[in-house]
Amino acid sequence: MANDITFSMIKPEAVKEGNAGAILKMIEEAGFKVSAMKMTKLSKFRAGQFYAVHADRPFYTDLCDYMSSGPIIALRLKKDNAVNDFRKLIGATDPQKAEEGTIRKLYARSIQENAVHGSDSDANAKIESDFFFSGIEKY
Ligand code: IDP
Ligand code: MG
Repeated sequence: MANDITFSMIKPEAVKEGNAGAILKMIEEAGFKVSAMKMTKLSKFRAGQFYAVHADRPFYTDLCDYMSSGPIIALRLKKDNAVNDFRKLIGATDPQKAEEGTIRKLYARSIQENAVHGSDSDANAKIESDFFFSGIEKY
């Protein structure tokens, strides 16, 4: 489907370290079209809402602190098979397990500070992009 979408964030440490441009270049070179983009800073509360599915995990509080520690860049991306192809491009959650050439292998610092987010399903891609973007911000 030509209008398959996924949602991504360039996470706070990647923005702080000046890796946003290089990561965006990899995303575009992999064939994703940017359909919406926004730099914003999540409050701890909003980070908690975004990651509510992980509320019972031991890393949840740290994750919310980290994700609200600085600005992120939110991205709505279009490509055939967007969700699966993007998960391949970013690599495993733990950068030590990520394949060579993936964004996380290249730019992540740890399993928590792993440079980028990628949706895990079409349904979550819609929920997550609607969390950040209104109708008039999506192209
Ligand atoms: P994903 O981002 O690869 O989909 P999830 O399991 O959905 O991974 O976890 C969401 C985020 O929570 C991860 O990207 C990472 O920042 C953080 N996280 C996941 N597992 C751990 C962990 O074991 N320790 C610390 N942080 C974690
Ligand atoms: Mg996930």
